[in-house]
Amino acid sequence: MSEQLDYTKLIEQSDYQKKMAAEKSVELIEDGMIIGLGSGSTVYWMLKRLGERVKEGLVVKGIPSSKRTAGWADEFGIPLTGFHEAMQLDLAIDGADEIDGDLNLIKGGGGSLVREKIVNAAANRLIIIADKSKMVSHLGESALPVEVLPFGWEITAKHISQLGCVTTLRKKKKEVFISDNGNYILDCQFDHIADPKSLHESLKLLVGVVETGLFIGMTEQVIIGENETIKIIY
Ligand code: ABF
Repeated sequence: MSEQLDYTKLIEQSDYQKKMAAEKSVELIEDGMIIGLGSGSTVYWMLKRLGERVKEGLVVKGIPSSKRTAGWADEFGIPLTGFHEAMQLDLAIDGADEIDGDLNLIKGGGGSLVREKIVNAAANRLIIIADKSKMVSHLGESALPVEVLPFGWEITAKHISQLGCVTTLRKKKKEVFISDNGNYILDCQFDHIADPKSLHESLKLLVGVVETGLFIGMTEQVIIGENETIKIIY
């Protein structure tokens, strides 16, 4: 019973830290901005707070990086747009699975890495929001998500594994997970990612690879919820 209570407390604390970081990021949003809206549970809290500010009169438009984010934005009353209207975004706010000391990231745990990368790359500034568990000394503690075309995915997986990892086809409830773009995700477990940039480049050269979950040199600022405080890393 006490173990159960401790576990619940841990979950709540991590969510609280995500919420604190997310709400802090909304302070960076100004009237008239076009915002890239990331994905994931931390971003959920950002959208909720942004929705409140929109109700108070803030005028913004968002470009969502996943269908789920579009749904939440809709629920919270955040107006959405697309690249037909804005090719350059003022700010993107997104979560991450791992963040290293150089602010390089692993993303894609939620399966939206391609759209996240397109949206984040179109933004003047990328702000990452997370709880402190996402900070790592080296990327690669968790598996690296790589989106691949369904056709010939077995061959693509073989080529990826020759780069020194174990690949697992992502499944959800025993069914193959399909991304918002109709593709598969391979979760690639490396012992250690020594050089994230060159690994990303090697992966991108393989036919069948759509995009990798390595976000290199894109982040301007990370907002971390840590216990009762906020830590900002540049
Ligand atoms: C998205 O949400 C993904 O890139 C990443 O996998 C995830 C972040 O996780 P969380 O749900 O903890 O915010 O940004």
